[in-house]
Amino acid sequence: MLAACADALGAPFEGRPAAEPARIAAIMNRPSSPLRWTDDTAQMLVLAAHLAECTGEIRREALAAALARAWEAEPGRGYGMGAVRVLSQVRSGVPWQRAAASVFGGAGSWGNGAAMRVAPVGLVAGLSLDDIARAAAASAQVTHAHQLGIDGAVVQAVAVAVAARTSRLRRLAADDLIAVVAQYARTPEFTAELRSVPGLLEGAASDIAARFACDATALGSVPAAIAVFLRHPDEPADAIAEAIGLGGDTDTIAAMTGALAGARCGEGAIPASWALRLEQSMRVWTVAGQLSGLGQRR
Ligand code: F2R
Ligand code: MG
Ligand code: MG
Repeated sequence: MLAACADALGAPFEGRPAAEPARIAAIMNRPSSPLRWTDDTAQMLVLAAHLAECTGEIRREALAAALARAWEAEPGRGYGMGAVRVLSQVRSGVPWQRAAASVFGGAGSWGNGAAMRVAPVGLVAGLSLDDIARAAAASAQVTHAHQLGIDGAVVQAVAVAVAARTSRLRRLAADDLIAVVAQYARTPEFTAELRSVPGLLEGAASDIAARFACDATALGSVPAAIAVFLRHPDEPADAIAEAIGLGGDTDTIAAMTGALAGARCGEGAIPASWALRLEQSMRVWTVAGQLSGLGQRR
């Protein structure tokens, strides 16, 4: 839910240079005006519903088909161009393996689309971190064939799981979280970016914007979202405002930051006005409820 609100709050700033804090605060604190979410939440809802239906497992063919149906039903949610090319092929019957491998000159996507939707995997109760990393990779592969795109999803899912599983009564140990998630990245580039995060937690937020591309790539955005979350682990609204303030891929960095904050702080941390303003909020609550009910079913 926090991730969906953050996606919608960040969407008006996507692709632009860093906005003034007052402009971001004005949108966050507006008493009314609907919060319309984008492809980030659309895909997260598909993945959460898939996990609920498959009792916490990823069945790649079915997931690819469900993502493709959601794209076809609402193509105007601001999907990435690689995602459109993959999902349109899947919709017309091309196997996901071939579709995902066909884009960007055969390199596959290293975009952040698999990472932005992956949070529900990290919230499945009863899975080990190794299981979560495997499921996150499987969920990513249906659209993102490049290892950097897959690493983004694995790192974000494990970070969500760690955030959800550490006591809120204790200070979140940033170095420990980074050490754990870095073990799951398979590319040296991702490991290096994650290792730089602890050095960015005390300075200005602009240091994060200077260190990472903050763009639609997994490498340029996932470490930035984790850094912002670790700067404000117990203040979701501050974390989301700071994520939007980085500029660039604001909806997605905010959505990933919001997912981490929601995992740690719980759904009770959502400002009531955001929940009221969010479009299709009942649908989002229902899918979130199905996901948490999954823990009991497993
Ligand atoms: N697409 C957008 N925003 C564009 C504007 C939307 C506008 N507001 C509207 O309403 O139309 N946002 C969404 O896309 C990002 C997630 O991207 P995803 O799903 O990973 O897609 P894609 O296209 O595969 O990757 C994103 C970009 O990364 C670069 N890239 C990826 N792989 C590459 C490779 N192998 N070589 C070179 N570049 C690569 C490209 O620039 C891709 O376009 C989120 O921001 C979501 O909100
Ligand atoms: Mg988006
Ligand atoms: Mg985006």
